[in-house]
Amino acid sequence: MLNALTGVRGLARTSRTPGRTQAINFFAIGRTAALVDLPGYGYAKMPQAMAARIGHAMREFLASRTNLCALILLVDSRRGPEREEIDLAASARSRGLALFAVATKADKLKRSERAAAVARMRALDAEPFLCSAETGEGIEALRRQVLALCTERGAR
Ligand SMILES: Nc1nc2c(ncn2[C@@H]2O[C@H](COP(=O)(O)OP(=O)(O)OP(=O)(O)O)[C@@H](O)[C@H]2O)c(=O)[nH]1
Ligand SMILES: [Mg+2]
Repeated sequence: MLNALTGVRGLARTSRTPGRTQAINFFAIGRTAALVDLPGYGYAKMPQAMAARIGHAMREFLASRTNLCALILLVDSRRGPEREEIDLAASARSRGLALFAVATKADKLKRSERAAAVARMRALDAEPFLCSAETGEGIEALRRQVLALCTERGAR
């Protein structure tokens, strides 16, 4: 998603199995903004102590990073948000972060599954984006809104 959003192939590393992103990675966007790739959680297969350490670092980052202005929450569109993601969205919003609710891998959905996939995302209480890094669906709309937010915040 990061690669699709920035249009830079290979910027962020992807892997077949979840749990490979194990650090907080910053990607500068010009001089005044950065996209930050956080590790996933829950689905990742890793030793419990490592999962706990990563979970702590993420919560710390999301709760205390003072110049953070938005959270782009990626949820597999075939799965939809679960308790952990709904709680994460709520705590981000209560911190005043803008929230982008992104259903990923839309290319994996049958046409008949699309409406339900979008409806599931409404549990996050943010405008849902149905996206595919594979086909490019939804990427431009998301990029436009993220850049609009950067402009708005940067202009302050
Ligand atoms: N079909 C399809 N596959 C995708 C899409 N986006 C990502 N993938 C694939 O999903 C797999 C996991 O992608 P990653 O970006 O590494 O996922 P991640 O959530 O960052 O995983 P970790 O950080 O390792 O936990 C890779 O094989 C990607 O190629 C998409 O829009 N469509
Ligand atoms: Mg990753």
